[in-house]
Amino acid sequence: MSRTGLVVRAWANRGIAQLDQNLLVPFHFPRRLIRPLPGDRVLLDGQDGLVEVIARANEFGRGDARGRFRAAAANVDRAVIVIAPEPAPSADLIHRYITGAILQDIEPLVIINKSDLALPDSGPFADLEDLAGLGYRVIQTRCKPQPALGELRDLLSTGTSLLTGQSGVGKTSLLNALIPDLDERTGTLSQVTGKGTHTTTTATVYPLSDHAALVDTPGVWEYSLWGMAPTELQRGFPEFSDHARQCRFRDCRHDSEPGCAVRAAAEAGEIPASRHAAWLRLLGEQRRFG
Ligand SMILES: Nc1nc2c(ncn2[C@@H]2O[C@H](COP(=O)(O)OP(=O)(O)O)[C@@H](O)[C@H]2O)c(=O)[nH]1
Ligand SMILES: [Mg+2]
Ligand SMILES: [Zn+2]
Repeated sequence: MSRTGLVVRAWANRGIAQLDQNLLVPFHFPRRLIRPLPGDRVLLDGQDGLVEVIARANEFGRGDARGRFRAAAANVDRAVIVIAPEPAPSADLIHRYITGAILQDIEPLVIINKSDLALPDSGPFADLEDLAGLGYRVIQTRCKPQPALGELRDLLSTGTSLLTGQSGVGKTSLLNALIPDLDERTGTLSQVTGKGTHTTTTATVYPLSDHAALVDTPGVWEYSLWGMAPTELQRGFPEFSDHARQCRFRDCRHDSEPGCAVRAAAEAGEIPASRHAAWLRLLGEQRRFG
């Protein structure tokens, strides 16, 4: 008799699935199946062998050093991009995340954690207003001295939300504030996972209810995109599309081409100049992946 489960962790050729009643079971998977990701729904046989990975709605991942896409989690509804005044994000980290999430059909939102610290009004923080103007949620939170999560808890009460961001911005602290029995859960998980596995390199899914889950991802220093055609990259800048149709050249790169309506819109303030600048940086970076 086969059973369905939610993959909460996966590494090498092994995974852990949560079945009903919070039961965690380890499973192995044969090479002929696609590798399950945290967040996948799976069918397991009576011996907890993997039978099938149910078709995923999407994947969240990043580019590696050679520009290849590396999936980290499946079936993600929203990407919670966590930043903080300390450690401060690099210039275009937030734009990369926003664009990456959109390209993967995932709704992005930005959390500025450590709201107890002064927020610099320069660098990447100056662009947050632009993002809010485009309709992306930007929420301030803090975990210290006492947690203040604002509307975050409500926002995460449906669907699967993945927390991502640089090491040290407070992702684990936010998880602790959101999941009161987090320590107990990670303890049980590491017992089922067993020793000698590198769990710090894989994402972990924490079901919150029948309709909500949180995904914790390992800390990173940068978020890289992967190699893709300029037309595909532009899908990650939906605010360009109405203008791009007016560009003189159909394959306009919105750089220095004559008759570029996107550049004109950025200069006129109709689209944020910070988004146009981010586009040019990300487009230029694509050459590395060629
Ligand atoms: N001042 C301040 N420090 C925080 C806050 N949230 C987390 N921290 C601290 O930031 C450091 C990194 O937090 P952690 O949750 O491990 O970050 P992670 O690497 O993103 O998981 C720890 O020393 C936390 O105590 C906050 O809201 N304010
Ligand atoms: Mg952490
Ligand atoms: Zn153009």
